[in-house]
Amino acid sequence: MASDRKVMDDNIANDEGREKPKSSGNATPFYDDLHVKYISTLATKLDSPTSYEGAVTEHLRMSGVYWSITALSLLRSPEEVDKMMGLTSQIRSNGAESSAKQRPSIVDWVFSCYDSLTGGFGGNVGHDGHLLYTLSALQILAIADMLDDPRLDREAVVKFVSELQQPDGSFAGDEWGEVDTRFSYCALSALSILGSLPERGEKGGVIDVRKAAQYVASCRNFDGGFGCVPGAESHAGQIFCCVGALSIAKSLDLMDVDLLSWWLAERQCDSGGLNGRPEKQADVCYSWWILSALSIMGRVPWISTVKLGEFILKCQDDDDGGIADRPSDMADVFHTFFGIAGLSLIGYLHDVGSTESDEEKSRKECYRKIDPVYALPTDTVQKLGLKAQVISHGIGEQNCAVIDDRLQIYDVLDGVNTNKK
Ligand code: GRG
Repeated sequence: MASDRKVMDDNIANDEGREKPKSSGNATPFYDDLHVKYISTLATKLDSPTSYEGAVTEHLRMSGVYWSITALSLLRSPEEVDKMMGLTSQIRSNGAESSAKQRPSIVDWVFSCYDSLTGGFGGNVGHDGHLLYTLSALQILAIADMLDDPRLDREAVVKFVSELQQPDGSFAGDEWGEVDTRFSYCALSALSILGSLPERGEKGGVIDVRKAAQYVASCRNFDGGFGCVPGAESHAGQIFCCVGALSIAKSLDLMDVDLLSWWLAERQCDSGGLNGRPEKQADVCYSWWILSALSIMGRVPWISTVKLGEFILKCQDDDDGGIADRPSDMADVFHTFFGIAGLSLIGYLHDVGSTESDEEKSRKECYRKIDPVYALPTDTVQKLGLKAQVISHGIGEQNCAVIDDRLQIYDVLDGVNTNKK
């Protein structure tokens, strides 16, 4: 059982409320090249007809591709990602010479997963449209700068997403009707990426944003956290979805920021890793789910980012690359993405320390940052002009965070104006 003791006391905050990056002396290094190799060769492994991993993840391949492309995009330039992954043009699959074959580009493959009957994208070719994979598909197209591709039937996708809104403001994932706050996030993010999200309170828009936000707020618990439906246990994954959805809906005033930030900070275990709810084990993926929410709320300094960074680095596979859920487990692309994204959000991939070599410094300068609301490279979000809201707590308050530079494009809500009821 993981200990839930707080480690905040060990924080060494600098003038901006962020911990000073630790000297990289004896610390575990970040295995940049190994991770790039791991991600860029993954498709060949998963496509193999004998791959167990490929078979069990077949239904969610669209999200797997999004995790791979986004992780690689944080480490390499768009041109390199395109070349390595065949994002917009075909590449030869790099298996043995005899089995090498031409693969469609990722963008072509995304369009082959479009389900014209529903208007949404499926998790793989021939699958029914679902909100989860529709968002992943749009995120891949956004990264590939292909949202203007004539094959994207924007009107049909907007109709698919908006018709999933229920009378109480919630969203079903597909025609079968399961409701979950994950789908509220997916719907709001997808419509925003498509430039079709109405303003909160706007009449006659494709969805009712005010109702969508009120439904999310109705999933708020006594501990400040959120669950998948009203009354369901608070869980860090759902909290990302709810905070992200409220941010996109510009409704962060519906949260109790201090109570929620406290609950999230309590998720840090002695190992430095974060768990998703009390008495559970730390897992690298919560580095993303929790840090993104804390980033939006301007509360990242409420955890020890140094200890979290050390935990993530210990979960790397130092032979074959990739990141696992916890040290010594097997790496997978889900944890690789959320581990790299977590290292980006705490500044580890971007802040330059005095002991780093010139090579490390120039590498860090090339890393792209990730946006905590849309989970896309910050420059992609900026280029699309996506909108959201973040919280600032004012300069001078103890442990306050100045707004992360990646969030400077968003509307700012003063932290004192948040609902404590
Ligand atoms: C664009 C990043 C992005 C996401 C899209 C699908 C989605 C929106 C969000 C998923 C949020 C979520 C519910 C994440 C949790 C995933 C996870 C590790 C679940 C495991 O839950 P348990 O209960 O594990 O098996 P614990 O850690 O509680 O033991």
